[in-house]
Amino acid sequence: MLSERYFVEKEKYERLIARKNVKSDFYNGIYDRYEYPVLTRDHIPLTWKYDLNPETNPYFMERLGVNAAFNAGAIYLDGKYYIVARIEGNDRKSFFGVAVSDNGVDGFRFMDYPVLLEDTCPEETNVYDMRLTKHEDGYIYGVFCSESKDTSTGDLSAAVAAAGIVRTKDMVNWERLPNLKTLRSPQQRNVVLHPEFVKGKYAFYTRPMDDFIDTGSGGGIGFGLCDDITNAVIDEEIITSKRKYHTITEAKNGAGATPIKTDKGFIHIAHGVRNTAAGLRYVIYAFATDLNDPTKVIAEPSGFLIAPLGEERVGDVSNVVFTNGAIVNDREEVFIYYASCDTRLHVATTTVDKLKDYVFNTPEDPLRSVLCVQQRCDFIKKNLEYLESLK
Ligand code: M1P
Repeated sequence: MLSERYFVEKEKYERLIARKNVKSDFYNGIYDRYEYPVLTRDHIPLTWKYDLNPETNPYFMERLGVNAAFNAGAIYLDGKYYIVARIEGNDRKSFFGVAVSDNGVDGFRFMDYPVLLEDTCPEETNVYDMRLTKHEDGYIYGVFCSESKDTSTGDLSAAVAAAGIVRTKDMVNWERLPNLKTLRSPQQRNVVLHPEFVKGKYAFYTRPMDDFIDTGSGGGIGFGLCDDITNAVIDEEIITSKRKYHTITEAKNGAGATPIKTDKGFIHIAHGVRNTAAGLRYVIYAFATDLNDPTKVIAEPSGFLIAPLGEERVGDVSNVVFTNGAIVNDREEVFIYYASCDTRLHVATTTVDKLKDYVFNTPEDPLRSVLCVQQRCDFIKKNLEYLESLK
């Protein structure tokens, strides 16, 4: 017989999944924020955490706790919103779980089992941050960080990050392919597969790194081509979006969601990191690249698109917002899934039209205070003149 406590916890869980999400009163005209996160550790099914058999679990204890559910890849399939979340157990190991919703803003329910990856890399210790790409070759690809211990040093925390690749057609059965090899970069994180062939090849956005934590000489978001995704090797990587001094991308600049194709260009929703006395601060920003040449940045609005706000500012790794997934549905509505502080997942909604307006009509960062003030004064002057003209 099931424990009485099971019914109490089950009722709480079902109430959470059924809770309607509502737009918050946040306003910037670009996107809407929501009252509740779309995913938290409380969205993890009870069967993943509790042994339900009272004979082996008389106190109805959590046997395999879950600490957090956050950074999620996302895809729109057959009218449903799928996210592949990074789930972190109490044991610090991350893994992937697929959750599905009918409307993209609430009701996310995990499939019965997390994704059990083929154990093709015996040295791999941790996996996280899957980006989903519906590729024109017919597969849905998931590219994620595959982390292993760095055995070349005596440092217990030293690790090596590489890009793992899986593919599926149904979000249930996943085929693992060999990890991406980048011949000229020692480490990779935040790798994203472009949805189309470029010059007949698979195209990846990369984020070369010298070291597991520091990008070192890794200058920003890179781009490289490979012939065969079943044995993906990138020889030449070029940096297409650089880190810049005294901007939101000074310390790190990494690709986020799979680029969104619009009639004006591919819109990228990425993350930038800067250093502060309180540690690293992660924000989300956007830029656009040329439709025929994804290496060419054609628009880059100044500053961040999403920064941690209110309760979003606090969590396991505070002062972080991070995205690795966005959805465009068949009504051209955009759902940006962003996590706060490596703890929970939120959604921001907008439309393709608004996103285009934001990316192509927001002024660029002039990179120096005096020029920023000049930019703002010109802006205010136009507004005052406009107000005057209405009198
Ligand atoms: O803790 C913040 C983020 O740190 C890493 O991102 P990056 O490689 O850009 O530093 C990742 O571990 C990411 O999952 C995490 O959210």
